[in-house]
Amino acid sequence: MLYSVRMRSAEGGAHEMGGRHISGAERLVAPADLAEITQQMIARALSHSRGTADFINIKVEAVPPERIHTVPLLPVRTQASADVQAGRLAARAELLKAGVNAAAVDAGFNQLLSLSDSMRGAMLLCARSGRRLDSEGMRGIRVSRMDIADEAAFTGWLAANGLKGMHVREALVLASKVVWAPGMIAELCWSDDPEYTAGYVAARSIGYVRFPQLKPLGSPVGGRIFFVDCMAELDRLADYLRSQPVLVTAAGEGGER
Ligand code: WAQ
Ligand code: MG
Repeated sequence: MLYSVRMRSAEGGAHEMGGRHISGAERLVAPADLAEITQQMIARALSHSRGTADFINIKVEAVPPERIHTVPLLPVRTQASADVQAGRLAARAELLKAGVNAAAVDAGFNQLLSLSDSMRGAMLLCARSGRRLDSEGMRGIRVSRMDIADEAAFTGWLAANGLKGMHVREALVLASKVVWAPGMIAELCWSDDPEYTAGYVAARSIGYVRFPQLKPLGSPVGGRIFFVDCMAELDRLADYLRSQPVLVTAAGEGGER
């Protein structure tokens, strides 16, 4: 049996009381690892570069094994650019390649760039018109119930591909789940951690394309946009993102392209 562990933390009170989002995390773990993982999550929320959480919510729920789906790890490519502006242009090109309309790409960037602070989750945008499709406001849609199937193999694969740190590890797992959502066209993301400037574009057709500079150093505003087929059933899509347990497999078969 695996357990879904979800953490969200905020400063200035709970999210629902107007607190500022500090960090979140989601894992699928064996019972023997629950104590260690929850302890790590609390430690992270209390020593985060976005601030010090005074509200931490951790939810632990058993996941019936027969409900778990598996998806392959996305192939990874890193595309360096001279500065943030060049990085954003390169990310734009990848989104167009993945089938997002130019107007929707612009709307996506505008949405992220006009945020005054980070959201807890992601926005759903129509990949054709750029219209926002969810009605979650600053809460957004939070993807959860996913993890890597074989942690040791993943760690080895990341090291062999020169990829370091928690950010890329977590983002790769999340993106590998997200691309298989029904109606998903592509994802755009950059971190909300002030010291982490990288982001990525992900889609089934292009894999996970990293851009080391998608925002200026020091900015605490990041976010995620999911560009989706406007005809998709939103309830089914949101349910997959939030609730479908997914293990990401076969780290050995991904690789730098
Ligand atoms: N579901 C939906 N949206 C989320 C989730 C989630 N589980 N977690 C974070 N977000 C949204 C939320 O709006 C955050 O403000 C924003 O994404 C950024 O989250 O080197 O670190 O966890 O290849 O700060 C990408 C590059 C790092 C990694 C992304 O995101 C690399 C990152 P963060
Ligand atoms: Mg963050």
